[in-house]
Amino acid sequence: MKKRQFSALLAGLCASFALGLPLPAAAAPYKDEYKLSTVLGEAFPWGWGAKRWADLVAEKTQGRIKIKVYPGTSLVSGDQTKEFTALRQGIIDIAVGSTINWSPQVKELNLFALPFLMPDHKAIDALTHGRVGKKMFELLAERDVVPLAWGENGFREVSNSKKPIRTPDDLKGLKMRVVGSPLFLATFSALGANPTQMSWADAQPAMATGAVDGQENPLGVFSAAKLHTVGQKHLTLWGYVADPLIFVVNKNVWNSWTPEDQKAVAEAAQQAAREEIARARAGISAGDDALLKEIAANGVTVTTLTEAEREGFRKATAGVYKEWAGKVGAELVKQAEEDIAKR
Ligand code: X2X
Repeated sequence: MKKRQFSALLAGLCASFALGLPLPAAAAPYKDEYKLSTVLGEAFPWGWGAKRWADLVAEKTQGRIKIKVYPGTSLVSGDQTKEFTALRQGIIDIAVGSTINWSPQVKELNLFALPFLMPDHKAIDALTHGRVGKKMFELLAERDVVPLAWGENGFREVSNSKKPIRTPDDLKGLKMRVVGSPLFLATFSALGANPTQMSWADAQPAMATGAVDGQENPLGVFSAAKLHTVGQKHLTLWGYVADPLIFVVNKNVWNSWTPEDQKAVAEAAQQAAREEIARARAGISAGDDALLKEIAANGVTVTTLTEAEREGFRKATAGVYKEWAGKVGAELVKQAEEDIAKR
């Protein structure tokens, strides 16, 4: 390269840095294949959504961007609470991740795990599609990732191997596997249970051996993971929290793509996320209860709570809500409560 050309290139790069503009595409070539991390595989709505995104991207970019899905958070040896850090560092290029698993690094994401904040799917939508969701995306964008769409793991229902649960008293002394944020330890401790934190990979053997008595996960996860085969005979529908999923790309990876390909990846994420949410919500409500019936047919007792019984759990966790609302941020929690009330 001639000296003058080199100076021009250097000046251009300096200007890009100074203005915070993406570097020219030539600065970072496309990879042959991009690594996408998820916790759950294709048998679950979550992993299905990730694969759908990858397929749509291949189609919309005419194969310029190839994505391989790595379920089981295998890129971080199954430790799902390390996924977000690995994504920032570029060890992971792309992810469809749960708000719970990223909440140790992004404390505002604990909002969705405040007990009994969201009564129904409309409430989740009021947050993710409203100003709260926008704010969360801004917070993520400040942390080296480009958020593109909201998906859904779902309302986390509680199960165990010992007995039907109708009141906080029924949870007393039960060994419960919980995930991610210390907020889950706080909630189950407030309910009198004996919670222990472990990854999803460790949770299933722990249930099978009886090292833990119970767990909490969406019905789609309960069913696809066949938790009735690891002793989970009692399931209570209490809908205490739900975890949305977030479709994101590492910022450097994003900046290495042409605007045309960025648009294709974003549109693919939005489509895959919409379809994924529809799957996550199928079969679990009064009008469409096929999945619930299937779980019951496997010999699981399904307990539905009355409003008063649900209120008992809410009261028992109200202190945890208050304490963690402070950690999430009073303003964000206030906005969430207002938008849910208006839904
Ligand atoms: O570990 C879990 O419970 C799971 C699969 O739901 C999440 O990754 C949050």
